[in-house]
Amino acid sequence: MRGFHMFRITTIAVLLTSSSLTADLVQINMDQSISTHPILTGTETTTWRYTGQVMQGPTSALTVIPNSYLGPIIHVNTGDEVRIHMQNNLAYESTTHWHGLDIPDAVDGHPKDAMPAGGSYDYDFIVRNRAATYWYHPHPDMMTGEQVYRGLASFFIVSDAAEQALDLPRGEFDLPLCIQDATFSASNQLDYGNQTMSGFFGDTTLVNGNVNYNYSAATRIYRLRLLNGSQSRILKLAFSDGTPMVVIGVDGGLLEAPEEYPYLIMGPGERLEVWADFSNKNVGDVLSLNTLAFSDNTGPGQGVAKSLMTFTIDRAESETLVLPTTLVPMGEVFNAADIQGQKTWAINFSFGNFFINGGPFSMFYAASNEQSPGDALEMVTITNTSGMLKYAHPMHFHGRQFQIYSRSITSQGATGYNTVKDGLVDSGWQDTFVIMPYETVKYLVRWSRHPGLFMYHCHNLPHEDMGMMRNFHVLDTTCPSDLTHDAMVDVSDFLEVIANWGTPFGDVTGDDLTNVNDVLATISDWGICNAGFRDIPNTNKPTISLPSKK
Ligand SMILES: [Cu+2]
Repeated sequence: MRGFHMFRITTIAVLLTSSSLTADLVQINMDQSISTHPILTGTETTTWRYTGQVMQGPTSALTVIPNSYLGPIIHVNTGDEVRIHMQNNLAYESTTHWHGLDIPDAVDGHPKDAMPAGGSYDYDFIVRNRAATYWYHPHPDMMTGEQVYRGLASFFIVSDAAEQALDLPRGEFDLPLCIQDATFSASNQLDYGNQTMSGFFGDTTLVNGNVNYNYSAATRIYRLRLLNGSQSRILKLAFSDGTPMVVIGVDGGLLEAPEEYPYLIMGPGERLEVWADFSNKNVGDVLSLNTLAFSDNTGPGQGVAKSLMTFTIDRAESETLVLPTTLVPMGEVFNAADIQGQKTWAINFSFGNFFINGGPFSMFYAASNEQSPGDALEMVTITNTSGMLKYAHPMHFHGRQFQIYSRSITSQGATGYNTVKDGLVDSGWQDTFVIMPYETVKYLVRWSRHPGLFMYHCHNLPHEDMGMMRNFHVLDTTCPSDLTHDAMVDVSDFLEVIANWGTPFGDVTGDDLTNVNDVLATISDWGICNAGFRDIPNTNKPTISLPSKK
């Protein structure tokens, strides 16, 4: 013990004199306002739009998508502190969700934190997530679909050292593409009226806010950061000329190695990164990126084949990049044998609505099976096997990226499942997945260390707005100093703190920073740490009031 004590003092002294401990601060002023944009020929379309300005940090933290009414792309690095002052100039309340980020509940965009019309909100958080294509969009109760539909959405791109060490397409060859659909009135205005139990399906495809979108490409390799920003449309993506769908990244970042698929299933809210190799194409070639038909009980309007956009190869350039054989390790790979608890939530249909876990959304309510200690490793089972009406749903869970453990389908759902199964990308870190009719999906998650209320919901936005959304209550972390998850606070945890100095990943004290306070907390917690995850005493249930369900 004495030896350890000396090591501690020496290490702290060294670290306190280091100059590389501060993370970058990126401060942005944004607003949500009404403007017009020339989407179609003739009358401009009224859109709702995020605009922003970098107040502190690199000006490259914001880039504008050319010819688009979508919001600016936010670019930050893991470990950065991001402060976004959001001004709501709409005539409605709003709140912004940073989809995929593991951040405190007060800045997650929960509808309880909505700012009124004319109000503002400060989103201040440390980026703990790894490099990936995240995105941001409004999340007010019962109005998320319409606010996204009218234009409030864009990318939130995180980079880190592991990603930067790879030889991936950069600059103009790193291409974010947001796929949406809309219906326009005779006067070129966005029409959100025609909804069914399946949701909303527009007759016009928009890519980065453009109709008939064509991208003029070189004979090069592109990193396509695909975002399905649709209201309800699940995509089954394929190139018209059979160019393979080589996936390098998913919701929560780069895969361990590239994976090739015949087509890609992508529900609303999901992101996929594709290594698109046009280096062997000819100048003059035109490829269409299509969504293919899929079938059987997925809901009217779902599964319709159409072309989404085109790539026109208009110039010859030489390419030197080659597809890496390995990308980025997962980090912690969860083992089902190690779980500390389980949750089972059923999708069902009653009283003309889709619900999950037995009832509609209620602002502050989390049921007893919707609570767990922060940092606990659990298995979640989602079933889509009961009830009269079974459609495909894109399920999204706030707060933490997770790992898909299994999928199983009953014989009644097999026909439809066979039309999508070869394009389900379940590898890597996920925050949103498609569950098919008659399917059960299990995933493994280590809950966030941020306590509070986090939503889980269907990302078919009309479904979400009708109440297919619930709260999950993350309780205070039982053993915050047990960073290595071995039920002991010992030298291994101390070394984790040291190894993660200046980042959010060795945080014990709950401030998302790893510094001397975390060393002191680890020392004071030294010894056996009985997590006691399996049974949560009643005293740990939320003390917040439970309003009547609407
Ligand atoms: Cu749904």
